[in-house]
Amino acid sequence: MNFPKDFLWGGAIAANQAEGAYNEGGKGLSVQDVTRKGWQEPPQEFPTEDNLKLKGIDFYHRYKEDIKLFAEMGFKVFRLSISWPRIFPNGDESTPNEEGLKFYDDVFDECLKYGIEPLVTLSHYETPLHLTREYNGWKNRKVIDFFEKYVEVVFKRYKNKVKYWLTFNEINSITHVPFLSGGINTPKEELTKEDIYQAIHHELVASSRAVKKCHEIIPDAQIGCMILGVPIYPLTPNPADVWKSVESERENYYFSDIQVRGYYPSYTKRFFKENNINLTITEQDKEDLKNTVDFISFSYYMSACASADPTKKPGKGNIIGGVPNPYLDASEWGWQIDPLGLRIYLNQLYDRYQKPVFIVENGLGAIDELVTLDDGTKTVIDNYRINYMNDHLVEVSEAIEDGVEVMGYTSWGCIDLVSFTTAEIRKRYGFIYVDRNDDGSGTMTRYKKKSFDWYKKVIETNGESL
Ligand code: BGP
Repeated sequence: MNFPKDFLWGGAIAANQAEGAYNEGGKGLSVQDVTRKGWQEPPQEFPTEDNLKLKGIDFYHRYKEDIKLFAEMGFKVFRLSISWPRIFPNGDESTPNEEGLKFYDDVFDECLKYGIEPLVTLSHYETPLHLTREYNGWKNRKVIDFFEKYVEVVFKRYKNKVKYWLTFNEINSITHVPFLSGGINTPKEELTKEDIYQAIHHELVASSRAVKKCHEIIPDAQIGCMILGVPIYPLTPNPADVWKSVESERENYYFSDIQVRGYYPSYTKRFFKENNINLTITEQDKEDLKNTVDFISFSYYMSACASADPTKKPGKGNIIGGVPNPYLDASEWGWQIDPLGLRIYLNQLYDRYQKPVFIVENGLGAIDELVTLDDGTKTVIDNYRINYMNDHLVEVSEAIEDGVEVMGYTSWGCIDLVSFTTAEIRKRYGFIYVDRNDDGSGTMTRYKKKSFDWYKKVIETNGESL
């Protein structure tokens, strides 16, 4: 294997899926606190106890124990998000919440104690609910200023502790989940394409301003964009299918093209014209967008196919998907498993941008069974997860051999947490099992799965054991 010596091995979580303590430490509500069933249900008026995210896996109180376990696996990096409403409970205040700032100080200190670099997502589906209700989220230009203020506060506060940053998690998901991703309160059916793309524009400007601020305040930091990565194949060699795949890919490249190149790509002209989209883009916005990211990060779980045949229906899958690929198997949730797709996507991104890439999410959501071994230890024999990750990491190594500059790999949900799309906990990704069930029961005790030792070995040998 050929992983560079400084390859950043690690794992990833997000505040809203792990921390819990939704109303402690002065935290305000976020969009997640009123989405009990994940993205398929309209938001509730108030949080209700049956929303598993409110307690998460109690990372807020157990982060020391969890980070210690990550250190035992040898993590070089730990990806987590700062919950925006822990810092600005409503999002539009003038002064931040000191208790929230202090919490992340402690978490970062705990990481650094073990030589683990924090990789911090500034916004991981955690828009303060107040910004949604009062301003209609990212549809409103004012939210750019609130975000800028928030990021300035956290860059200044953590400048000596955090050197790797990401702006918006899966920024391209907003067209599919405008409430969770864009904090937009208007029901999806009532939104025009123009509304959505104006909100996207605001996020892109906010992202570029965050890049600028980060470079000013922490000159030795690197900041990246984060894309929900789904390579799209034509379903057949029919040129009409191939063209459909080009169009589908552009729906996602739109975001990275702007964040990496600093301007709207030429294909948007026709797209805007044909969809009656007239965006308000100021001269200052154009200047701001020129602050481009240092690297491209993405999540990767599956690939999908595009077809020009309208009778071919999308399969089950992640929030961005496509027509199922007859050559691939799928997870229990219908996400098609495609390790080679990861190599393809890494190559595509690098060919397009020639910028370092970072895989910040990948893994298998599966139902695990906790078993008791003869010696009394409880564990999960998750060979399926080991196989999934092994196959994907082998393809990462191939991509490195292909010449792609890969910075690192953080597996998703390195400790079990609440699922984003389904809001369940039985869809587990971790190397560490958390005793918590969908009915809310469980002791929250942590148990090492078989994959814990497997990943430890991978890191220890810098990928040689794959
Ligand atoms: C991505 C999100 C994560 C995460 C992951 C897995 O879309 O960035 O927050 O949860 O997908 O999805 P799920 O939890 O629905 O299995």
